Amino acid sequence: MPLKLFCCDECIPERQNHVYIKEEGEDTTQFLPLSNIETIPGSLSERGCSYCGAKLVIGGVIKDCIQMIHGPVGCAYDTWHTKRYPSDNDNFQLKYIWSSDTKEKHIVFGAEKQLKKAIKEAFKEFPEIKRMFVYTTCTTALIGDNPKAVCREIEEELGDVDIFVVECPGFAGVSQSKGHHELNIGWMRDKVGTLEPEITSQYTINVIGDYNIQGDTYVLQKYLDKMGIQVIAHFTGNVTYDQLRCMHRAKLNVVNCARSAGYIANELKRVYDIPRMDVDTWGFEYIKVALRKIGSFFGLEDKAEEVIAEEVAKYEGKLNWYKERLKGKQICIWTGGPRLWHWTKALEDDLGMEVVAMSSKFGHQEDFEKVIARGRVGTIYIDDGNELEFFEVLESIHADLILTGPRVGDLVKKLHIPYINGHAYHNGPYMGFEGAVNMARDMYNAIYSPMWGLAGKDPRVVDSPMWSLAEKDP
Ligand code: D6N
Repeated sequence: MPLKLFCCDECIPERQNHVYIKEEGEDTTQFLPLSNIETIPGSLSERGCSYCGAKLVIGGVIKDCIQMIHGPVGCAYDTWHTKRYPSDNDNFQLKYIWSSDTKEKHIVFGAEKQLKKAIKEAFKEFPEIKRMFVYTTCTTALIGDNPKAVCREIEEELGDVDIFVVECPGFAGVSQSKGHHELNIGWMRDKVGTLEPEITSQYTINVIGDYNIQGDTYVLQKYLDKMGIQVIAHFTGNVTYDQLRCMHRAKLNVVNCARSAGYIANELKRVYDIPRMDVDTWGFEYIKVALRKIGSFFGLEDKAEEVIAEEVAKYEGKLNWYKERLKGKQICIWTGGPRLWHWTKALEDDLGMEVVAMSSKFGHQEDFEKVIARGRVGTIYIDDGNELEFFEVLESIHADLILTGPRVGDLVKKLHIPYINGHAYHNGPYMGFEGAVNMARDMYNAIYSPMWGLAGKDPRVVDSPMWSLAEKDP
């Protein structure tokens, strides 16, 4: 039976349709777990809200604009400083957060005046900044504020500012995935094509779905520079607001994260006829394929081979050192969605590891098709997993390491299982050749840390009910 009901889910049997174990000879035309639908009441979801998908994942990465969150201050605070996406302008986007700080009285009497005041105040405090994103949240969407009208008024009044409004309150969809979608479509509709870039190369691309997590964008940019390719815009790693307005001038869209940004690539194809090329930029072997694909599109095969040869010479030896020590180690990947299919085969082929369980917070059907096609027989595939299910998985398999976020990561640490931050990384970047080595190094350090032996000797831990689980993996 490929669909599985965990014991902890006996009171919410609908969860069975979200958990799949691949059997010999099966493919995704026979079985797929349900995904991208509402969380079942009673299941303690790990998902984020739709507003978070727009702000934390995509908009907040842009390096030169004010991020004004129109809502209670908590919506701003909770999407601040939980993700590491640096920039080369001294990390302006990481340092500050702005909010219209709506309170009960604004809910009763309307919060538009409050928003206007907050926007003007923010521009005054940062006179060098002329660009802004404004996000609605559940409260300000429910009371029917019209932030677009407010922003048009301010644009007219100030004359030299440009504001983009994202209307994607938390309740807009079933997960953060809706926020990705809204921002993609909104940006395409309102801003792409409103500015012309300076063209410096006959080979121009947009890199779509890379958010400069701990420097990923810098790695990709380095390879593309060496190949003589001009990146019009990275959507949205280390990018400026105005660069993103110029996306219509690229000759090719190179898509890494198809889940969060495939939509804008499709729109650029539909409206401007720019072809879309999907690549994997994580993984030592995958990045070779990615560079070769980009090279062959422009007739730059030789340049791609030069970059690959140079990087392989630098990093292959290091990767092999870790491979020796990591092969056969069993791991779980419990992240958002796409990293499951980007990473599973890369870790197995590059490092000889075995991925034994995967959980996606908000992947869609196409993500499960990809991950199950690339994943192993016997591996557990979960949509929208909950904490109790995670514990049950850990009783049924052996895991040497879990790639997940700090929330679940801190739970598994209590079971004496190491985790690596699969969202924001431990010590990235993780993309490209050097990234594959960094990731291997972090996994090696986590698995072989002497801390685990010492923690096992703590008598307070022995008394803990968790100890029965931890004992299985000394
Ligand atoms: Fe893509 S789906 S945007 S790759 Fe996305 Fe990306 Fe994945 C995700 S940087 Fe994952 Fe998230 Fe991030 S869950 S924030 S690691 V976290 N929406």
